[in-house]
Amino acid sequence: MQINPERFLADLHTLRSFGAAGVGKGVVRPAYSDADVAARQWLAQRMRDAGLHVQVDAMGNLFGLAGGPSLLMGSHSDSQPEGGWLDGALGVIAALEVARAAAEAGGPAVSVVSFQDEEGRFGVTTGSAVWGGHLTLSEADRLTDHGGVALSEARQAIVEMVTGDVSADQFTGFIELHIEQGPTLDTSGEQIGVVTDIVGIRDMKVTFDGQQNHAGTTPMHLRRDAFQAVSAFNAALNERLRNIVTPQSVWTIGHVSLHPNASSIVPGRAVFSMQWRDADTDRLARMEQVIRNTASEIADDHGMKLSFGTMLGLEPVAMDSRLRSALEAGADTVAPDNWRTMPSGALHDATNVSRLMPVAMLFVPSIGGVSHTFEEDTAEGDLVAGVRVLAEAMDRLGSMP
Ligand code: HGY
Ligand code: MN
Ligand code: MN
Repeated sequence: MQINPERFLADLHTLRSFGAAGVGKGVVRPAYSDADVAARQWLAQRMRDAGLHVQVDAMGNLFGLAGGPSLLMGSHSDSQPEGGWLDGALGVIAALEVARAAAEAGGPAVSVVSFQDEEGRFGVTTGSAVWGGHLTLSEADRLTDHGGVALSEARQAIVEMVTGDVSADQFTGFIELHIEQGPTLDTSGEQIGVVTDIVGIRDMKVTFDGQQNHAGTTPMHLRRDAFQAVSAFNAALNERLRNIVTPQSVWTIGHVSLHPNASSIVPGRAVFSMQWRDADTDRLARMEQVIRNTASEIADDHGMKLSFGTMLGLEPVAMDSRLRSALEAGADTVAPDNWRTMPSGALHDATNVSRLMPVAMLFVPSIGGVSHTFEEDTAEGDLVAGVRVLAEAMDRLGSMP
């Protein structure tokens, strides 16, 4: 099949126009925002233009179906609160281009998906978690964002697009192209990464409740200051995790909400996100124990009431060897001696889809190794190379039942 690089890049730039923001090629398109809904409506039309049958499930996962058995390709089109133009969008538009090129070549059949809330406004890869059966819709509906909005309420924004459940039985496998979002390929100068495994993740909210009070009159030794507790927790945690982690283990406090967040008030309450990732399930559990024990000790020391929110998590997964071999053969054709195999430190929808069918993933470099920022970008030649590898892989998998 022959992919059309101009058509692919034009669609990728048009998708960016929904929620375009910030410097460079930034995007603000969180799940269920006006920009996300408008992007999904535009994508649905592009899928129809490509001869695909559009279906949308209750979460807002958007499918363009080839009809009959097909291989599913795609990713997500929602963004982080401050995101780049390629995270997720690349995989969706690349899938659309491969579906069009395959149809023009008379096969094989390729369907396209844009999952909803991969970026975790409400959870961790929420849309594909529901489609893959990791979460029920009613469990997902009870999740809230940092502003306290429930998913059940937010998804009313896409209710008019919903057509019903989409069966996974029609798909023979799933392939997701994505930017690497890290420094490996950019540093080595290689053009393609074929993914071996995706790491596991744990994510929960932690709350310290102390005593809100006057910042001028309350002596330091009498304070029950929730910010001081968070600060002490972070310092202690970094020390204690050191003994059990590897250089690949990561942990992040990315969202902190202080109440009432005023200069002259000793903060009485802090709610923060605690997220950690590792390729080893046992290590994830040991990290959890250290996190819980440290929070408990700090709460005692600082006179805090401690509570933990629901812990969300996804297990590490290995890629399917047959799909991966097809991607490796494609990489060898498109970028001979200029590709590698590598693990993924970012989470992806492929993790959830692996519960339903064989999955595989492909990376292209991120300039400067940055993502989840407006500065995220990839050279156009690398973006096109990624799509060519998908097309090569599809040609090899063409006879797949
Ligand atoms: O955070 C992640 O790894 C994904 O981009 N949501
Ligand atoms: Mn992504
Ligand atoms: Mn992301």
